[in-house]
Amino acid sequence: MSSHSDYPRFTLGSRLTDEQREFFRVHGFLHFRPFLSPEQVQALLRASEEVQAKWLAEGVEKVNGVPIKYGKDVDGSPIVQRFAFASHHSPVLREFLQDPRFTSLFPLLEAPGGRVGENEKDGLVINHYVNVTGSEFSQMGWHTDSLRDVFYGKRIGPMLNVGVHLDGTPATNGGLRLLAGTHQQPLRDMLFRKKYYKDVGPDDNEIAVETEPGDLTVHDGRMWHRVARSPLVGEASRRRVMYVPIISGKYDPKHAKSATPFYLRFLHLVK
Ligand SMILES: O=C(O)CCC(=O)C(=O)O
Ligand SMILES: [Fe+2]
Repeated sequence: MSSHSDYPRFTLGSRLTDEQREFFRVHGFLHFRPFLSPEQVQALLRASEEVQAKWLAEGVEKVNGVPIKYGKDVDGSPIVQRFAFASHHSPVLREFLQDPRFTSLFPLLEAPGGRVGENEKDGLVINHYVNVTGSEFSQMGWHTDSLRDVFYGKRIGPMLNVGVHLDGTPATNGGLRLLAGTHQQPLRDMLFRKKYYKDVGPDDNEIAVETEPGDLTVHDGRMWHRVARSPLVGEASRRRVMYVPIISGKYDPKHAKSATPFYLRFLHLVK
């Protein structure tokens, strides 16, 4: 168990630097600090709480075919623990996705015509982890985000997953773990290096991503990663992070009648 956090934190400007592009090419991820001010973080948290209140009141089970995961907070109150397409239900979140700095990440796709996938995949996802009795979401086993393409019988399209971290999470409080460099692996390793979502244990080579509130990370969709459960319980274990895909290729929006994707049948394994 030798995870480490010994990697550079960068600053995101209107253009990526050569150093940033080279780091991403080799390692498959980048970590930018700071991306958002404390006020912006608070505004995004408030916006997610408004969407949550609405979905709880309406008993929303799926959005565009993607199941919404509910659980209990430290005080026993019901919360949304995994949102999908959150920006479709919040002007504040929709506006946030217009931040021009997302555009500066498009060259990492190495493909023409990048876009923020607000209406595709699972749209803007918000993950809310808390380690407490009644919580349905405190960790996520090993996976790659690009497996979804394989299930659809598609060629694996270029995809970046951009994380906007709303809580500060030192490695001692669980959080994101990456196997750097695995974005360049053969397909066999993308399929079989770990048991998808079932393997939850540490890897000798994993990198622990340590965040401050307002940090931004980006990882290649083909890279193996997991979310480690916090060894802490209650309030101290809380971790909220938003993800939005950056993709290229044919526009493939989801809509109210979209079928539930096969890969989301794994969602019950995530607890
Ligand atoms: O919560 C995180 O940092 C990662 C979540 C994740 O890997 C996913 O939702 O696919
Ligand atoms: Fe993921």
